[in-house]
Amino acid sequence: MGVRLLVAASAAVLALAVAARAAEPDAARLYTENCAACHGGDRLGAIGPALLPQNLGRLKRDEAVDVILHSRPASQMPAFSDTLSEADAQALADYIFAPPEALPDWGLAEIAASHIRHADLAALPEAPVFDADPLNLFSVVESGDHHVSVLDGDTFERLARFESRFALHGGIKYSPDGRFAYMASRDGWVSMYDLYSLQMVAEVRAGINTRNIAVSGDGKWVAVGNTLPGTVVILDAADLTPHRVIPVVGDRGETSRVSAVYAAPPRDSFIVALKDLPEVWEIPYVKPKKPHYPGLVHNYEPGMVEALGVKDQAFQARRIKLDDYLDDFFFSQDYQNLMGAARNGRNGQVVNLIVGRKIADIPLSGMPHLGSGITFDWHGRRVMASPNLKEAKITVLDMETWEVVTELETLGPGFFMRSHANSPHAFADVFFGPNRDAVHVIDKESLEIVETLRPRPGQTVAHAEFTDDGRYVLLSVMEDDGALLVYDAATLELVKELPMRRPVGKYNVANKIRYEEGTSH
Ligand code: DHE
Repeated sequence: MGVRLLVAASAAVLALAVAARAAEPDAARLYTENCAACHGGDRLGAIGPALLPQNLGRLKRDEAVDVILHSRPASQMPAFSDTLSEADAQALADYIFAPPEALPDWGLAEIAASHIRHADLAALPEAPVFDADPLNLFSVVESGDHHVSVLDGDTFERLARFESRFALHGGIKYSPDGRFAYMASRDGWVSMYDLYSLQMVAEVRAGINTRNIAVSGDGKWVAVGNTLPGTVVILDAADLTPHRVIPVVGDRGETSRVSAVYAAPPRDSFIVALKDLPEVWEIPYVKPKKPHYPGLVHNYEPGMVEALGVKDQAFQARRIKLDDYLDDFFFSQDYQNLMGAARNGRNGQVVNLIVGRKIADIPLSGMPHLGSGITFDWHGRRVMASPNLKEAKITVLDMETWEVVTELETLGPGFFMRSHANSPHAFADVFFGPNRDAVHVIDKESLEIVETLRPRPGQTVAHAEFTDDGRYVLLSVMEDDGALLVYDAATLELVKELPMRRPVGKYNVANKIRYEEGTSH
């Protein structure tokens, strides 16, 4: 009798479990029915962004359910609360945060297939279609509704506003003559925009998840650093035709994500920071010349150089091996040394690109955001100043001795710092914490904070950039109903406000192409 009861009870439990499982939402089906049209059947993105764990780094998992049910401001995505239950939305959130069974290939063929030519290059006008100084333009990324505004840097009038790919990130880069703007989205799209005729020229999807891009000093190549797949993709800068895919692979075949790629024009090379290998890669974009690489031990296989022929010797990576990972770094003005923050968070390292190894440790804590650093002359010494992502301070380093000259206490950790050779001031935001509405103004002579601007109390203000002559400085009020604020950089008087949708970075053409010491390159 007891045994029969037990069997009956087990059967009931089993039936309940089966019923419960049957009632569980089928996430794959829900995805196909509700999401695939905009985000792609393969989750690689279409008119909406890619929905893979790597592409969702900026969306918290518990926020995803709310976004699915109620959408979010300034998004074209509809709210699904009328058709999906909370359990459905939770199942979808779990689905998109789980890696797919197989990741699609994203090699030369797939990249080439995504290439779009929007305009006929031969038909582009020879001169700008506007009267403004083409070298004093700004491109401003408005992340609130994924647009870019092109501003006249003398009048601060908008010349154009165009829709960008979803979630641009990293700096907008320019061709050496300042005519073309290149920009990358986190989803791997690279876009090329003609600032003379104010139109999009070409686009290509160079990766599934991308960190940033760099334009070669000779203007012929665009390098794209990807985290998914771990590759550096070389595009022809004339129209973004893909030229080469360089897999980032270590000695044992392990792959690595790219943290960032930068151009080193005096060395005719791209320098690549890696997330998962304790190495820095140097990728020459012309056939390496001896003076750039004395004592070079590079990674050509024996006989490979001969086999490739002279023409293809460019783009062969030189691997500089280090004893710690180097995610974020800053170049010396001559591009012979790079200073990086080691991942241990306690010290930094100086890597000399000529000898190809670490030459000094620097006492850096606080996670300096070296990519945002600036340089200037200070009492006969060349120093660099960098905000810190983890500590409320700005670190000033001597670039010859690598000693810390001073640390300025700030109202919180910061993200971006900017100056200009013609300005006595440097501007540093306080990006994190309760004082994110503050921007410090630093006197470059006394290395003291002489003013703290709080233009919109309670609203995040960040990322300064100067006009080409260093006279005015532009700041972003990074809110959806935000603004671009223009200040006189000497008197600190507010001279203009332009409403914008969550403006983030802004990039002055002349400052970028002349490698102005107070801006990012
Ligand atoms: Fe960025 C540049 C890395 C989060 C806005 N950011 C860069 C660069 C790197 C980097 C390596 C240099 C690229 C270049 O010069 O082309 N950023 C990272 C991160 O690792 C981090 C902390 C995490 C991540 O999400 O990837 C990060 N970045 C952000 C943001 O949250 C910001 C504020 C808003 C956003 O839109 O994503 C942001 N990053 C920027 C901007 C630049 C940038 C505006 C260009 C700065 C410049 O003046 O050149």
